Amino acid sequence: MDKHAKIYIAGHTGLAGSALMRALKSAGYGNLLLREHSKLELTDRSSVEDFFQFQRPDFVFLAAAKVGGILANATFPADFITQNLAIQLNVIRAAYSSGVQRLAFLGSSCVYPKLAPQPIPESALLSGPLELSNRSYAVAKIAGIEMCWAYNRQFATRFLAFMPCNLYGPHDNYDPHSSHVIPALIGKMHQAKLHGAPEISLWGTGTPRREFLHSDDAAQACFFLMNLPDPQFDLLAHAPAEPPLINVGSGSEITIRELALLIADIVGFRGKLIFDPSKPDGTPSKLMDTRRLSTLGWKPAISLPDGLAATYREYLSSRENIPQPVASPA
Ligand code: GFB
Repeated sequence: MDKHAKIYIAGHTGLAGSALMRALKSAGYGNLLLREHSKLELTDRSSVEDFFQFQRPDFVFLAAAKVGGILANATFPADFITQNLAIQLNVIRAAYSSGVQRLAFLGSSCVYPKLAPQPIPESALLSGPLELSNRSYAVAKIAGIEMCWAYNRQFATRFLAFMPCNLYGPHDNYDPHSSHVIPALIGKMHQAKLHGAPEISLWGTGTPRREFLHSDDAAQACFFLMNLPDPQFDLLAHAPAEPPLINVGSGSEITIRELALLIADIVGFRGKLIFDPSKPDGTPSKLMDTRRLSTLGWKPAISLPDGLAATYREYLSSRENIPQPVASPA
């Protein structure tokens, strides 16, 4: 990507999109095209078409999506499938008709079957039944991958789908009902520490395993891939009989119980962890096979303990102006 290229980041205020924006800015890209949700409704076809026809971006990162943790996915499946399908349909179609050079579509490791072989290779896509709790979201993301592939085959576009593992970092959602596990645990443990609570309740059994990647690492991986020379990019985007798909992960996973202990240590929460098995566990394990990415020469730079400590510091500084309760005496 040329330093002066016009680059549209759809979803630049979210977890992945804001990390992409930081990565591009710090690499010296100054011609970024950004639109707040209130200024551009991506589920509206004509607004998106007008925007692309008028702005004509060279490159697109499609990081806008309706996202949420396991319970939000299970509770609002209609919202997840409808909004994600609409965003993808509008943006991918408009990217084609306005002549975008390359598009990066961000999905999720939940596109793979619930009981896929571990680590999960890209070839496991559509090889078995999905996890029920986030099936609607996963089917929408699979449709996005399929759209990238279909446009590449029919119109020789360069659209590539990136499947990140569970991301965390700045600008995450801390609402305990709809958040993913890391912001949920940071928020719960911080509040429990402030109030001197003796225990906190966690969802599920604590045994599921998850692969986590800091959003800045994920953004660096996407940036690296979007900058590949044409022949290498095309090996991914135009591989014969294979969807244009690449896993983006850290290469290791830990149990939710281990994660909770790590976060408790960082936050300084000394109470008990009570697991509530009436809440869903989700997929038992979803470690991705990242050899396709690592053989191209990319590897993550931020360890989980360092990334969590930085995320907790950002959480604290974002709350500096909010009045905090006083801890009750022990
Ligand atoms: O992060 P999370 O909501 O997403 O949950 P998934 C991961 C694991 O943490 C599950 C457990 O086993 C949860 O039961 N967990 C424990 C908690 N306590 C909590 C808590 O307080 N809040 C939350 N949220 N979880 C999502 C998908 O699945 O992952 C999405 O639903 C997407 O579609 C995303 O793919 C990356 O990893 O289970």
